[in-house]
Amino acid sequence: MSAPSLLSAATLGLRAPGVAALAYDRAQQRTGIVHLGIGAFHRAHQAAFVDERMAAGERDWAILGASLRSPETRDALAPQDGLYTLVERDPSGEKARIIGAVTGLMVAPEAPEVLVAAMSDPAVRIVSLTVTEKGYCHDPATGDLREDHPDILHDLAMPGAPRSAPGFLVAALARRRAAGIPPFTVLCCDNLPANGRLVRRVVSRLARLREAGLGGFVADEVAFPCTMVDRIVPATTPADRAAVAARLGLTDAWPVVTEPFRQWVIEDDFPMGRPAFEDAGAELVTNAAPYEAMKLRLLNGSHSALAYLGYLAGHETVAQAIAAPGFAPFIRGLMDDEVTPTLDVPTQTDLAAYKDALLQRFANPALNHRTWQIAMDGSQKIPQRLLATIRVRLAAGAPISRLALALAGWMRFVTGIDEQGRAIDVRDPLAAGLRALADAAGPVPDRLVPALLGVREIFGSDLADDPRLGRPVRAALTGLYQSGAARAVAQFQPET
Ligand code: CS2
Repeated sequence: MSAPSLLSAATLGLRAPGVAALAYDRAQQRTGIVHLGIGAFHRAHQAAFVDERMAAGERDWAILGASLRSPETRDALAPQDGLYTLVERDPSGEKARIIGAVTGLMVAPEAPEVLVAAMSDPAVRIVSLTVTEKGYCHDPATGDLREDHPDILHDLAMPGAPRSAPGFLVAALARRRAAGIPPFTVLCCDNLPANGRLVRRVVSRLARLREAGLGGFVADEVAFPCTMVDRIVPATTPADRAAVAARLGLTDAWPVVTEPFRQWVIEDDFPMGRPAFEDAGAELVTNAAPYEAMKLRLLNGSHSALAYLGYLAGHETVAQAIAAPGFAPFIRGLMDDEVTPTLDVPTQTDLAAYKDALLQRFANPALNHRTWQIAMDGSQKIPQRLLATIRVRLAAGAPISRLALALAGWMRFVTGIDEQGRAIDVRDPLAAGLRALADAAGPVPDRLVPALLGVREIFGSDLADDPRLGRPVRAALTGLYQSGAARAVAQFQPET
């Protein structure tokens, strides 16, 4: 049998019945959004919302997706005319549809000036971003731009041909300002606290380093709405590709597999207009901060705890970890006893139902969400996922024993050696420095804990020497070294 044809505009009609696709004419769609960081998350989340608005008749919001680093997404999707399959899976079954919202693809390093020009087109009214936490070149502990970051130094030297996401935003905003074109709205969709405000701070600082007037313009004239984004989107596996080809009857070089659940809370601050995202199920609000804190601390905090402790206990996926002895009660206790009291819960949120749903989502056996994937870039993630909660707890004089075990799990993970003595592939911008600290301290909690807590980019200046943090983390790490993560979780007793 010959291999199935490749998914593309020309072959779309050949797809198997039961796979939905575009109820609109793509040729009629004008580019209105440039998206930086066109990875799986964007394709399963924002692009799906836009696709639904296109089907409802909107025509001004086609997405030009840019990768800031590798050509992989463009190489996979350009031959498919930007089309890809989005599969939603849970134990009750699977739904597949073709998304057509991405009509252009670029690889920024190949032609940075071309991307800046595209972002400067007056028809582009939103520039959205999913460049991951580290893509903003900020100090995770303070939220300030890292002016010594190599990409920022590069972008200051070559402002017209930038490398970093802040560099592209500044270059295009400067160009629009010079040409009298109103600025686009900057829509950050990364898991950062008060993400719009953080990006405004970083981008206006970079703009100011170029020119004071430009810095003021960015700070005062550009909208940076905050958002809370939520959908679990594991990396696509070869098995996913094979399953999609069998289902579709066509080859799709890069489908995306996700869960049915999705949520998007957006501050309604779009001076240049926006798609009617609310009609696709997004919540438009005046203040997204309580939603973001709830999601970052409950979902992502639990995810990171499951990632480090689950990985160390030998679990490949989140679903395997949450099913292991003691993990579900541990995570429920973390959410109920340690995180919930720190939250200013958004009105009308049924928090108990939200947490029940989270445990079910983590347990979704149809998703192959690797603990290793979530463990990545911990230095950029734990400040908002664990440390923000810890700070509130310490200020209230409240216990933090589960948070401390999660943090100890991260420390054990970044030593780079697992419980069987095998190497861990630690991916983190600070990996080398963390590893050097761990090697110098050795597997001795009394030395390792203070050494890692002293990393200011992560822990700031307040937590390093706080014995209320150091003591429980040392105790937890001692437990991890003595009995391993599986037993530490299974036999966990909270401090009361
Ligand atoms: C995960 C998130 O990889 C990670 O760090 O915690 O990507 C998580 O799946 C999403 O934020 C869910 O909305």
